[in-house]
Amino acid sequence: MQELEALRSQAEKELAAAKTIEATEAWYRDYLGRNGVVTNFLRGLGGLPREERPAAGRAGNEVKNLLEAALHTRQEAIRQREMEQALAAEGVDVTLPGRKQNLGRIHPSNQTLREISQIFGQMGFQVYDAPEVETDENNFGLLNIPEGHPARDMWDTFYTTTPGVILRTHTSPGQIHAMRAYCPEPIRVILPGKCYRHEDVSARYDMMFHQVEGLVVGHNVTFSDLKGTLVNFANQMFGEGRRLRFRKSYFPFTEPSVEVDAGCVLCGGEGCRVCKRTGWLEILGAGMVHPIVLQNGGYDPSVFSGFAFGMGPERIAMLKYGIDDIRYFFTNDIRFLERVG
Ligand code: FA5
Repeated sequence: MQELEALRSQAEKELAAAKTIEATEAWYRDYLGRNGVVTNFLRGLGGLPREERPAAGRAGNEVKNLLEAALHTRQEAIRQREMEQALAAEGVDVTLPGRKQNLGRIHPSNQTLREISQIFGQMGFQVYDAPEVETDENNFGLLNIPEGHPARDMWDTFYTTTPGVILRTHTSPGQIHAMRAYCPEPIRVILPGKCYRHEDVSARYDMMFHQVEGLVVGHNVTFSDLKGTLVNFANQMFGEGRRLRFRKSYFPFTEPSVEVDAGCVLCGGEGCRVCKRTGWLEILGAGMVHPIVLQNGGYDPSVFSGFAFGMGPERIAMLKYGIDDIRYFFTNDIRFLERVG
């Protein structure tokens, strides 16, 4: 019993001297581990005379329990002290004012896309989502631009390594998706999204930009409906009185086709770098949906007619906010992103 008492007092002394959790773990191994002194003591009880064993066993277990409790208390104390030291070292002054959080804001392109969607929403258009990665067939073939057609040169295309799969050069392939989804019901949708072209990048042209396609299909849809819709859009987007110019043009998927320019706000019509000194900036292409395209969408062109347009929101934002270079949109300059809109 004396031996046990000495063991206990030695163990307690050593535990009190342990300054770290690692030191207490080493202590545990020495005394209570598989080959620890206390464990060996208990194991050796079998060698005692039978009558001494119960008392010695009780005393041994008592010491073991006491030491385990002491270890727990010691480790708690060490953890508490380490936390206090860490807090003191970090020197957190809770009375200091917090760091200002910079709130992000909606990107000018998205902001313009939202405005466009809102205006067309008021005219009864729904938003229809179409894929950015497209088939050659949807982007060209079904839009009446067969392989080898010179009109393919209007869009310098990014091809993927999968034959027949490309990045869409315009949102017009979405017309095919929408028609096939809605046919034979009438359609009034806009299709916003990103487009990709291998362009010579300049103040007006970027490699990635957004378009908003518009598509209306129904009975007796006329060019006047197209014109009225676009003029109404421009009045709401730019305010009444912004000059719009409809120029005859050519797209294989519309007949007749037009391009629409808005008076350049940057130079007030005087002519500048952005409007190529013409006083006008092209914002969209449009026209009456070609009968072949209607047919490819599932509609009978002798019963249905439709109009479509594809506008560039970055160009529209340039006009609206007086931005003189389209490249600002995607170069992530925070000064630009904070100022516009
Ligand atoms: C087209 O892409 C036709 N799909 C538009 C269309 C739709 C015609 C439906 C008829 C019916 P275009 O290549 O002109 O057409 O582009 C349309 C608009 O997208 C342009 O007026 C311009 O606002 C914008 N845009 C075109 N290329 C770029 C570019 N590289 N960077 C920024 N905006 C562009």
